[in-house]
Amino acid sequence: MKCYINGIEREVKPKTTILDLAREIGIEIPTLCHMKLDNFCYENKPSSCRLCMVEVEGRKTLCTACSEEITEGMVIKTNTPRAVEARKTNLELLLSNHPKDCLVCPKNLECELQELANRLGIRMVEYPGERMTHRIDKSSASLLRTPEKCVMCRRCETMCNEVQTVGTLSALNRGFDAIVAPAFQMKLNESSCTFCGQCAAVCPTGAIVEVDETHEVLKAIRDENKHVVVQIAPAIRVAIGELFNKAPGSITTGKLVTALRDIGFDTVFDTDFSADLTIMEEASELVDRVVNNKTMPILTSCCPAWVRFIETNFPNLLDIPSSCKSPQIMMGAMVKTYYAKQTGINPANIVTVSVMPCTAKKAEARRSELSNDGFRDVDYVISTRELGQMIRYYGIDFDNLEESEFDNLMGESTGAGTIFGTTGGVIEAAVRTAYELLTGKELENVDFKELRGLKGIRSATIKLGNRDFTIGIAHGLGNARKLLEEVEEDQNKYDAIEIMACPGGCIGGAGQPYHHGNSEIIKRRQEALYEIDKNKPIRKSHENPMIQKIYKDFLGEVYGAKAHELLHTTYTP
Ligand code: HC1
Ligand code: SF4
Repeated sequence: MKCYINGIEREVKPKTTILDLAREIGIEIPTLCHMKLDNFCYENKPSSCRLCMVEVEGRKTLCTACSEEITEGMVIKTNTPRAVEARKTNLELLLSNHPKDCLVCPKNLECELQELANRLGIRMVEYPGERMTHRIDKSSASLLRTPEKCVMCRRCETMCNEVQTVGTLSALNRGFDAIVAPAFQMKLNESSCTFCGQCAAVCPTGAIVEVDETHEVLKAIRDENKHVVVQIAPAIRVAIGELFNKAPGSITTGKLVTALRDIGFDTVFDTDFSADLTIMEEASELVDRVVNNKTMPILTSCCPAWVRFIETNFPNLLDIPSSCKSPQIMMGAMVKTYYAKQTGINPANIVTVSVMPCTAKKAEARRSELSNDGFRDVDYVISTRELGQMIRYYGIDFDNLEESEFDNLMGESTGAGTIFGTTGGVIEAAVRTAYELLTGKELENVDFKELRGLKGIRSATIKLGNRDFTIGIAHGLGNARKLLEEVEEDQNKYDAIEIMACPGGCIGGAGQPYHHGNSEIIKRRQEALYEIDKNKPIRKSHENPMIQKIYKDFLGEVYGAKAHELLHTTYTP
């Protein structure tokens, strides 16, 4: 159908909104509540912020561009004085009910409200008077909720309910009492929240952010009696560059290691190594279940938000996840036992820090069962963004850093460990090892391309020797729910399932640089992980010489008693 926007004639398809058309042809209309998640094919447009007001000829009132669908012959004007002034007034009203602590807000310089205030030239906040007051929720180890910073855009609610299907957050009350919160305003750690952090990833302001642990980490580094060991997750190396003006998917592993040493960490290990260790145990568990006709399917268990999701939503299925601890926790356990023994350092003086793309990893580290001899496997978890902040705090010129290698004992990894960071990667890594364990033959082509991609739910049947093996993969908890409902209906449908709570897997984790639902960014990060894998000299976890050494020198038999004691866990409904 034909329409006119700012005097330009355009043809549009039915259901096109004014905002869709404006963005397509490069006309800028400010938005705040609107959110388009191409990776989940989801759009949030409650029209609550009223910042996208435009004028349509023949109408007395202004309309919201995000929700108004174009009709035949419509004449739209996006920049009339009336529309522009209405946007500014609406923004001033929002700001009048917002704390003005931008300088110390965790979202400072990344806040969409702040950016809009600047863009619309607001230099003074009008409308003094009453403001909403709500208590801060500090109950969670992962996420900090400051409801006074909420602009009621409902993005978090859409993410939690429609995309993740967890249903923790909803809008309550009216007027100044209006709040988006768990039911009955219960605290986050008492609710069904999985701590996936995807609400924080889409929050335009500082109303939900990750809990900052950088101060504790810096304190440990400054303490001369502490030996601080850091590990970095697979997904960090392909995303942190974005914080330093590099293109998404830039691979910065060597610079990262140097930056961590410059900050003062005593030892820098690679979570990719412990991902290889996870595969040793998980692939052996898979083979044990197949050979001994035990419970199938097996579910990967390294994503902590996913673990919490199955614990609260599908307690009847808790016998199917693998009992393996996640790679971050396995690394922590190995540092406080194996590394402590090899170096002669008292584990009481070792502080283990993880750099993770994920907010749920912070809560995972505090799970009481993830400790040995009274020592927590992992002491502190910082996000990719928090590490970026630390790098800036130390004035490190990231772009010009020399590259360096991980420390020896647990720094070498295979391509299999690297691809853990993307959806489909954990199960592909497991299959590379399980194939050889089950068939006793060498796997020549390690690229299982049928397991790759960014489709929300995927399945593929692959041959493991003479056995057909059906694999299900889901990323995003809404997709995980669908897959688990299939399992509830027919437990024989799949042999193995990989689930990651975040879009694209850990590369889209809530601790990563904000990607604003842009699937292109997720795609670039994913491609970079496969690129690292392709270029690794060793691409199967069981061929990692440091992994072989750890079993020989310390753990003994793969999937044996000591491995069970240190590397396996239990789940709680
Ligand atoms: Fe992940 Fe994992 S891949 S969970 O996505 O199994 O966070 O990157 O570190 O533990 O290895 C996250 C990433 C990460 C673990 C590994
Ligand atoms: Fe919902 Fe995840 Fe946010 Fe918890 S962390 S409220 S589960 S979106």
